[in-house]
Amino acid sequence: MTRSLSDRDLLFFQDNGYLVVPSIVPIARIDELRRLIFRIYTKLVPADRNIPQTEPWNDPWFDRRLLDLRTENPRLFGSLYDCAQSAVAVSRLVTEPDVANAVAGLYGDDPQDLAYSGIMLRMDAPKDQRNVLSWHQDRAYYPQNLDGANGVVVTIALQDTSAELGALNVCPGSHREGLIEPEQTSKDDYETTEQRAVPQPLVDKYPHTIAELGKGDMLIIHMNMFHRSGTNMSDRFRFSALCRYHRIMTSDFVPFGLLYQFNDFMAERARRAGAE
Ligand SMILES: O=C(O)CCC(=O)C(=O)O
Repeated sequence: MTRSLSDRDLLFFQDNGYLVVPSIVPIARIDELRRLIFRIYTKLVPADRNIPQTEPWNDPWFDRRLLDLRTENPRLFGSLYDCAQSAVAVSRLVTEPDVANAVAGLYGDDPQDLAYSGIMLRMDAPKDQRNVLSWHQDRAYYPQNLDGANGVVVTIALQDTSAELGALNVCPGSHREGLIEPEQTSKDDYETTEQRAVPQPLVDKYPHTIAELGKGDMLIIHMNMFHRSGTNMSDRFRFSALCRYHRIMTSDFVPFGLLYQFNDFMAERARRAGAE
């Protein structure tokens, strides 16, 4: 049986523009994905295949190895990221029946009437500044519904996610501002995240809350709500899986296609492996 949101949840979301739904994804499903990330890592770094840890994907040792790889071989680290993004396991996790049902429930829709985009696995490194998103609205990136009230972004925690680990910051009530003209900064390189920031004076009108999550919890955010990445002050990576949901049956829905971007580094590696 799928779970549904309570009237209290719906009211909270309408008032605040966000909602935490606890334990929406089975822990076993998350562990499978974390294990897959480790398996992709050992495909790229075979020397680490036979290490003694029983669950290396949960071990601080793996965080240190990831951090070393990110510093010493950013292209290979980026390739690990790209490979993991493409995994069916990520899409499955963020489109689990309970997840889609909860989102559809916000609108009284059938889950079949939802489109999705922007499925992402995030691996946020300790102390990283390159990929943190400053205060923004997802509607500024995702125009699939012209009215931001007809879409949400969901993020699912792949481990307990405290403020120290970089849990997202949200501005309750800011979804009522509608779409704001963002202050855009260009993306300097492949590894840096493009910013479409909400001007600070608007952000300062609202209180800030840190949305700490338990492993398997979901945070749902209205497309117009101001939110930002937290700063990961810990020495562990923050793993999360995200998806945007859009209402298909509303008159403001804009269908869309995807442009694929291929990883040159891995393409060259694959060509060389074929030639050997
Ligand atoms: O997880 C994060 O740090 C930020 C994600 C986010 O805000 C988004 O993708 O809209």
